[in-house]
This record gives sequence, structure tokens and C-alpha cells, in this order.
Amino acid sequence: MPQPQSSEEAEKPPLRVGMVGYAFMGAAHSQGWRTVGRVFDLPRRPVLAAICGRDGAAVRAAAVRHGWAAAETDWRALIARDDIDLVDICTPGDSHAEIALAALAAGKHVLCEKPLANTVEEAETMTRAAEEAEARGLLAMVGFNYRRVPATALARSMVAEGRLGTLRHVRVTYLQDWLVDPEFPLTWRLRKEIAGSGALGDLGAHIIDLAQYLAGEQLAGVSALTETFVRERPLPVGATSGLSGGAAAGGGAVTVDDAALFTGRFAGSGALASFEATRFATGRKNALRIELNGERGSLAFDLERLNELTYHDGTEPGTHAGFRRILVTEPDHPYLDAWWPPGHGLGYEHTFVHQARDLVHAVADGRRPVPSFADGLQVQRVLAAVEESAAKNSVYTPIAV
Ligand code: SOE
Repeated sequence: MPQPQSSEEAEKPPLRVGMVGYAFMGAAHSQGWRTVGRVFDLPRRPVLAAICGRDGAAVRAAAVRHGWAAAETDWRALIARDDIDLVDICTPGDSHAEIALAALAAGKHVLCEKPLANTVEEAETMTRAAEEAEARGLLAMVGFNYRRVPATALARSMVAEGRLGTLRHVRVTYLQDWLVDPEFPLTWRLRKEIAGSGALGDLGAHIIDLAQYLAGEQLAGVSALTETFVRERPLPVGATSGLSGGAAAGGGAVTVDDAALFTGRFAGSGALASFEATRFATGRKNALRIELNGERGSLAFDLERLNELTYHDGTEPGTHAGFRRILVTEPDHPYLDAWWPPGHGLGYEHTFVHQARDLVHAVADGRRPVPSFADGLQVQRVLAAVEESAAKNSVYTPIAV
């Protein structure tokens, strides 16, 4: 349903969004599109034009709940609408490529959730299509939203201005525990043919992108271990036992990793990195933590304390040296000039508002958004190298370029 706008707001050219998917990411992106034009001064006015999902009753309810003007049950019909300028893909990874390629061919800008695809080959095809579409004025972004926490954006600027000097170590973990119960059913995230991989692609993609973004350089190669701790799970209610592999009718085979641990070497500085992505860290709910150590200082970020950045200035005299907390809520901190007075804090959902802000500006300026599909492809190549190394018992595996 259309939302009331100020006269000034109503004069801005619209950017009409069509979204495919309405589960967790659909809800998170919806609030981003709803909020962004009311917080930031944008060159175009985001309009929640239509949302798409296969279940008609459910997607119509989602349209009302999340503020979309229309509902579709076929993503092809959504893409064909002439009242859509941008397609936002919030589906499982097995449909990212098909939807993104069709949307670009139909003359739509694209935002695609991470990871970009389920395979390097799909990501390569998507990247080629995105680069060809740029000649037609179309732009495409991949949704690594943790770049858009004010504290991580501040960390990136501090590393870029040399506050840490040459990097020596990056260590990053992304710990969840929602699969610890072996009775948790075999949902789509546990099936390779739909999700592409498990914790590696879901959580590992985030920390690979964030580590490279903050370091300002790419990984050269990795050595990895992956494990599937619980190999069979009960079928979801209503599912058939026709799933690939697996036990008798009551259960199915888990065909993805439950956890991935890998080390890496950065190509530029030669810094060493360690990564841990798991859904079995009992008690950890959404614990993304990263620390960067350089010859002149260190930075640390904890998603569970996302308004804070911890900084150690190695150039300070010893008597006063130590890690200190930067409260990232000042108006001159990234994104914060549009929000609340200092000290009031933001949350997880604001990263999607910032993602929408940055995409609207890129579209209005006609410039390639960051992270682009090419950035998503590079992360996909790291994911593939992790899987290749793990299959070869941790043999160091270079990242394909
Ligand atoms: C996994 O549980 C998940 O929903 C990821 O898929 C998201 O990308 C992350 O932001 C939160 O956790």
C-alpha cells in the first residue's frame, strides 16, 4: 500500500523495487526499502512496488505486513512488470543466477543476496551479464550488508589511512548454534542442491568479504577443514523422502558443511588470516567477530556490540597504551549523520537501510555499486578454494583469478 510522502519527497523520481522472497532476508530488505527514504536525503524515492513468492496466500500477507503495493506468485511476471526498475533477490542461492540474468535482460537493476551464487560458474555468468548490462545503464550489487555497519565502515577508513600500518594478522569468526539439536529438520539450508554449501557459503561468505574489505586486499590462497557433524536429519513437516540420499522415509541426508575452518594468506601484505564459520558453536547466536593486527595498531569489532569499535594505537607511549572503545555514534561517523544523537545506537536492521541508501545513490549516479557482482564472484572463488582444499585434506589452494 502506498505510503504518505512529503511534497518534496513525492517530487523525486521513483525507484520502483520488486522483491523476490519474503522470509528472513525478505523482511530485512523490506524494512530497508521502507525506511531509507525517510531517513536519508536520496536522489530517487524507493517505492515498494511488488513482492513475489510461490505461495499466493503467504505472499499476499507478506505484502500487507511489509508494505508492498502488489503481490506476485511468479518471479517472471514480477520481472516483466513495467512498474519495476530494480529487482531485489532474497531467495535461496539456487535461484540467484536465473533470476538475476532474467532481470538484467529485462532492463532491471539488481540487488542479489549473498552469496552471489551456488557455483563459481554461475557467478562468472552473472558477472559477465552485469558488466554487459552496465552499457545499458543497469547496475548490480551483492548484499554483503556487514560492510554497512558504521563501525566496520569506520574500521575500513582507519585501515585505509594507515592507522594499523602493514597488516600481519586478520582473524575472524562467525558463530551460530541453530543446528546443535540433531532433531532440527532438514531445511533448504542443509541441502547442497538449494543452498550450494552450508555454514561456509552462508556465514563464511560474509567473513571472507568483510576480511578482504577491511584489509583492503584479497586472499591469495587458503588451507581448509570442513565437517558435517550431523549427517541425517528429520524431514520438515510435509516434505517427501524423495530428497537426494539419506535415511528412510523419516529422514534425509545433510549434504552441506556444518562448519568450516580455514587459514589464508593475503596477496598484498602477506598477512595471515584465520576464519571460522559454524552453526554448532553452542550458545553463540550471531557472533561475528573480527580483529586486525598491524605493525602500528589493531582494530576489533563484535557484531553483538555493533555500535562499538575497539582500537589499539601501537604508537601510543607504553604507559597509556591499550585497547580503547570507540562509540561509533557520532554524526561524522559513516551513515550516522542521518540518525539519532550520539550514544543512541543502531542495530542489525540498519545495515539493510544503509545498503539500500548506497544502492540508490549508485543507481542515480550511474556508477557500479560496491560490492559488485565481480566482488561477489571473487568471494565465490574463495569459497570454492576452501571446498577444494578441504577435499584434499587442507592442502593449500590458491584462489583462482
Ligand atoms: C544465517 O542464519 C543468517 O540468516 C545469514 O544467512 C545472514 O546472511 C546473516 O546476516 C544472519 O544469519
